[in-house]
Amino acid sequence: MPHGTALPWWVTGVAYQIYPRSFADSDGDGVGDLRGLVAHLDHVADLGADAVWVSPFFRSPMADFGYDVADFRDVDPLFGTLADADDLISRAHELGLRVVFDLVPNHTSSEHPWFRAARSSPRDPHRDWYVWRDPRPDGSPPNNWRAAFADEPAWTLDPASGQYYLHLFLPEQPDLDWNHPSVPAEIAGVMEFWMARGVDGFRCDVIHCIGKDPELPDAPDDLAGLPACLFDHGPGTMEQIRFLRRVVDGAPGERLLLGETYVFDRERIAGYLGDGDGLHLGFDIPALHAPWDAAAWRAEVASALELYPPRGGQPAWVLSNHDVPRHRTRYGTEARARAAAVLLLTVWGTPTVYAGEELGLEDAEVPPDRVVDPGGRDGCRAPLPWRRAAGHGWPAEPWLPFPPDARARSVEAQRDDPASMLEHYRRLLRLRRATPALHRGDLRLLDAPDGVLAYRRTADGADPVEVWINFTEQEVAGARPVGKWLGGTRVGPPEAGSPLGPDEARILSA
Ligand code: TEU
Repeated sequence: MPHGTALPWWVTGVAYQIYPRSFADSDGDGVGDLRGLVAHLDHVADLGADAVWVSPFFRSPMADFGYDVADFRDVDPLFGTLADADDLISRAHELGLRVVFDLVPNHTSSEHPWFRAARSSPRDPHRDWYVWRDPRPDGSPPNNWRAAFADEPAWTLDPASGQYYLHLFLPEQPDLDWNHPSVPAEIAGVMEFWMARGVDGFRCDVIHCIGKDPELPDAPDDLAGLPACLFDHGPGTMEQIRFLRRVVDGAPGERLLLGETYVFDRERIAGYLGDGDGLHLGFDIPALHAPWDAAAWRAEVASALELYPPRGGQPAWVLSNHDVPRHRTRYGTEARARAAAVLLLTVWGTPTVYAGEELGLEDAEVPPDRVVDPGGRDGCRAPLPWRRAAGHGWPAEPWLPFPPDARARSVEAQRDDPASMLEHYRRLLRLRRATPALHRGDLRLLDAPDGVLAYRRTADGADPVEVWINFTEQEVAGARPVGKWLGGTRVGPPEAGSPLGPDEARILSA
């Protein structure tokens, strides 16, 4: 990018994901809420993030903890009121944070008035807002698609009409039919409703699932065993994404369209960015599932550089979210999580940080009698520990157990301790913001010894920066990066010319 060009916030910035049930509780019911969230937004601003993405808090029976929406335009009483959502938007803006809400366009709750009407009669005008099909001649479901979370068909028979309805997730989450013109129109109305209240954009849930082929063909053999939510369903997806993009472009300001592009094919994710007319950002799912291994990450970054189109959007990198075990848990050690933070926050693209990773949280161990999620994702949804003392700042026993070492991992214990994970994240975010090569530069991979990933970032009119990451637990004698030390996993600079230490990452002005 030419020097002096003002880039949109989502190109240069860092987004912070809040799962509202687990962030902060203001009313003592054990479940986080919007007032609790607002009261702790200063934590996000202090960290140095540019935006918050808030997982759903809309009216919901909570079969999927809010990803089953019964009213897109209202706040569930568990989380607060519409006035609280307005407060969230205005308080975030006061703190200089953009606000991204979670839009769930692929399905609704089975308790949504649209679905209640649709189920009431095959002749109801809402019937075709959802996907209904007759059984096959033998009575079995219309195609071979599998649902998420349970190894069951993605179809439930409605005894009253004798037809099946489609649900890629729970039976309580019927899929909308985007081929019916009222569906895109209604969802656009929902987006306009929130944008008029000040929302800066949307994280669109399973956006790759919305453009279904009306023929609903069987999944091919190589995909047939997988949940059908993990693959694209047809030619309509890109057209629908372009439609959503026009909706956000129609509002004043810089509004973001971020897609949860949950497919394992990066070329397809890149395709959703279009030619500047698709998603601004797509989550890079392949890298989320890459092991902690230098060669593996080198391949991921190389393929990202090759596949994401220069004039489209860019990847949103994610190491942790509310759906997968935290990377601190997956990678196995705190030292790796520290090095991973350097990678996440210095690689080309837009980093997203999942609340709690800046504390180095591990997944909670959830005893069988406290398991609540049908998808087995409770561990990464454990509540955030704010304070050292028992209760950790939660006024009542939270809905899930705390993660391990909650006292030592609390915000209170880590704040102002230069060696803590929290201060490590703060330093990295500060450095990223202050360093043009890191927030807007191009990336070129460098030759590096086995076990080490190295890259150089350059931006017009700015000093180049090199990043060296040791993925191994041994010192690498052959990796002696030179240049002025800007930061990394150490609290202070290493000896000049010293080799990369175990699990060490270094950022240098070179
Ligand atoms: O997730 C989509 C998705 O594909 C995940 O379900 C993922 O495959 C799975 O969780 C891995 O265990 C989105 C939301 O992020 C998730 O929380 C919802 O449950 C889902 O959509 C349905 O809305």
